[in-house]
Amino acid sequence: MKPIFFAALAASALSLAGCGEKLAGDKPLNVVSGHIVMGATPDRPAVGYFRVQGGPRDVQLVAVTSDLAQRVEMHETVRENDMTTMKPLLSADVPAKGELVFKQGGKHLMIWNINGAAVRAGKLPMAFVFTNNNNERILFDLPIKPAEGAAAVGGMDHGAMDHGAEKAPVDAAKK
Ligand SMILES: [Cu+2]
Repeated sequence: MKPIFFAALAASALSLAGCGEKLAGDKPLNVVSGHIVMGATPDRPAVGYFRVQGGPRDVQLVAVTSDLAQRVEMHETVRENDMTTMKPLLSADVPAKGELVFKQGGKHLMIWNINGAAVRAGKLPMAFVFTNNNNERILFDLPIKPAEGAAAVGGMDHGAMDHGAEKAPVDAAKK
């Protein structure tokens, strides 16, 4: 409608953010790392893990989507006594200056029918939708890894993985 007006708004928002960063050392809300593990067979969903760095304010992650997958759901693994079940997750909190971690045995993405071209390219472009700024969308390509054997899955330390972090340094504030 009025490109100049929006451009001016965007420019002032950028300079404000830059200023705030300098003064307070605040990091912006961002997706900083993650990866996808393909299902053991083509009819099984892939699983996705990632880490979100909290920004200056509390927000919620309300959806993760991809144009190159049939369906993406956020799930949470819940243990009750000795039973482990999964529940769909409608939203997940990203505390200010904290982090949100989707990892094995906890919150995770389940992804059905990833487009073959994305699989061959070894990465799935995804959009992470948050509650701030009228549903800010942060785009991030999650690297795709092949399915692993059952033994390997149990022994993997997903917390130590930094795949996909080439663009952004993994922050030092690890748990
Ligand atoms: Cu699940």
